[in-house]
Amino acid sequence: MREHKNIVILTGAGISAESGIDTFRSAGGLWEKHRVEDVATPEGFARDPELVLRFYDMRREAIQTKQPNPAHHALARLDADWAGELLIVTQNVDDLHERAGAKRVLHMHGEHLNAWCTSCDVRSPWTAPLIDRPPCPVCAARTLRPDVVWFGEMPYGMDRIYAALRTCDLFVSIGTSGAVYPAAGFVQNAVELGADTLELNLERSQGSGMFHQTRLGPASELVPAWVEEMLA
Ligand code: BV8
Repeated sequence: MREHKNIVILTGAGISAESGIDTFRSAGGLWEKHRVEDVATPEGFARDPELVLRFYDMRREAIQTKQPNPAHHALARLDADWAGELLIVTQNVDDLHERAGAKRVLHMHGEHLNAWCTSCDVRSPWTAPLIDRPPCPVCAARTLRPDVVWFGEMPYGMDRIYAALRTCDLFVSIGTSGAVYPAAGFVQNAVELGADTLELNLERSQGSGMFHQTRLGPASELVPAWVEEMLA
């Protein structure tokens, strides 16, 4: 692969798996225990808000007991030392990238540690449960919901992501099955825009065929090795 200057890195649940955070589609994964349409859609929330709030309260509490792993730390190091453009676009709603020290991070599917008030539209830092419908810290309305992008909702930061894809010369995908759009379509965008593409994953993803190179293995091994190469 040629020298690279501007990098876009897409991460998914696989990068947090070794930190003990459930992935979605693997055996025993979140979507095995919960029906997507019940817990991750606006319709599901309207139908049974308690079921949805309990689902996210459980996950919000869990991530606060987990630690970043060597893959998160390696990306934070690359972020700190890379002179060119770099954007970590994560589908994850955990805060392990930031806790490892990464700065240039965009949560396209939202964040567990925010609550979104659907009355005043303000997103407030939030670590506690939402099941008892606590008042919004800004407008006091009891209309807080998890600040996550549900199926059928528009992902966050799409303009910034497409702008970064237009200028990147390297697109790297880490720990994602390539099952959810528009994230799963970024590799095709990157190829069409002339970037080199690299996949680091435990197993081949649904989009593997579109990557110039695929390396299979655990993120905690593949990512530090790749970052070593990039900073060499
Ligand atoms: C939208 C937040 C309009 C909530 C999430 C085109 C075609 C078909 C369908 C669609 C389409 N366009 C839109 C759709 C509909 C839908 C969609 O994609 N449906 C799918 C199911 C077919 N998309 C939407 O509704 C999106 N909104 O499209 O708005 C629009 C359209 C265009 C442009 C703009 C707007 C919104 C989708 C967001 C939903 N919210 N999360 C929450 O977290 O609860 S999605 C959620 O699931 C995650 O964020 C992530 O995106 C996805 C899970 O995927 P992964 O992260 O990849 O996890 P998974 O378990 O699947 O895989 C883990 C991988 O890691 C595996 O490959 C495994 O091998 C690997 N791995 C495991 N361990 C390790 C490892 N790798 C390395 N090391 C390890 N140790």
